[in-house]
Amino acid sequence: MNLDDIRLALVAELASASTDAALAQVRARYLGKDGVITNLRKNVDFSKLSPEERKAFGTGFNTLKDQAEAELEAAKVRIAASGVRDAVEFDYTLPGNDRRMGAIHPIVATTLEVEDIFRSMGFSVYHGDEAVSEFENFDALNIPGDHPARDMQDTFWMENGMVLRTHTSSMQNRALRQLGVPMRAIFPGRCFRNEALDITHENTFYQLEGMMVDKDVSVANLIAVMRDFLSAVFRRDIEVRLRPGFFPFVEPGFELDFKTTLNGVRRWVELMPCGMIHPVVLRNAGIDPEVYSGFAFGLGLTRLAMLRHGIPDIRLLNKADLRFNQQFPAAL
Ligand code: FA5
Repeated sequence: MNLDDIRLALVAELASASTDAALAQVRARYLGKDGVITNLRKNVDFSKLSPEERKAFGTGFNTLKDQAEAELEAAKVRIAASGVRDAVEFDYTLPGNDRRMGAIHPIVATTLEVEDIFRSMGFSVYHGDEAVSEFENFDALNIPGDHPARDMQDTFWMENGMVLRTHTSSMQNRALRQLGVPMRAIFPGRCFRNEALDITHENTFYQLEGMMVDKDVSVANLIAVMRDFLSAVFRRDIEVRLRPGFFPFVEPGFELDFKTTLNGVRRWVELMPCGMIHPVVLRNAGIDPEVYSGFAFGLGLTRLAMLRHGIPDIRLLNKADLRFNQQFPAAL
């Protein structure tokens, strides 16, 4: 066997070696104590070779040994890579037995449930835009440019004059125009305020706006819908109360509280502002307030999700930390 044949034989054997153990055997067969390459040297009687022949043998032998080492190293890398590939390859035909399931985020789960409850009461669900006109966010809601109510919300203004909506009330005008009256609808979605952050305030949070407009809608309808809604969310009878509250787009305006047990104490918890839609808001949408009336409310969806799941800090919700999300498998 000449040196080239030995190299080719080694390469052929390496090609069919697919494990580290097989590789070790090939190495032993060629470079081990009694290996094919090692023996080449043992079997040569150097005393019979001329200095030129000795030199030529030495060069050929060393080259072969180097080539053999290089081939063995390349095979080692190939086998290691195929091991990694085998480990990450996904067999779509295997049954799903990995229990590390994702979970629906508590805000999404709360939103879906709230949507279902309102649908069962005859409300339709719409999702508006997050970037809206100044008119939709403020003017249409009886909040003109110089009105002090604009200072109530620190607003993210865009260069083109639009705003990131500070509340889902920005949907009121569009909904009244596009859906017409009578109407019953909710608009859940993300809102943005340039807030100082703390455990109850985020710069990005969810609200759910609701509106019901028809002939003869009164505060009694508002209370009834809110009580039924909250009883369905909390799966028990819920007591609600209204306190006066000021928002330029409702008259009268209220803060709605509900009674619950927090930290072992029974108490009223402020949940959502609401009120009877201001005549100016109806008129701004081309609806005659002498004929139609309605109520609107702005539920803090994020706050509701926190209450339902006992989440102590609002900032946990936006962190995209799987260790947090995985604590809500029941939300699936
Ligand atoms: C409003 O945004 C009014 N648009 C609500 C309304 C609608 C009144 C219809 C009357 C009729 P307010 O700023 O209070 O109101 O916000 C409503 C709810 O959104 C709050 O009760 C709170 O739960 C939630 N909220 C407000 N700011 C934040 C914030 N920075 N982080 C998390 N939740 C917030």
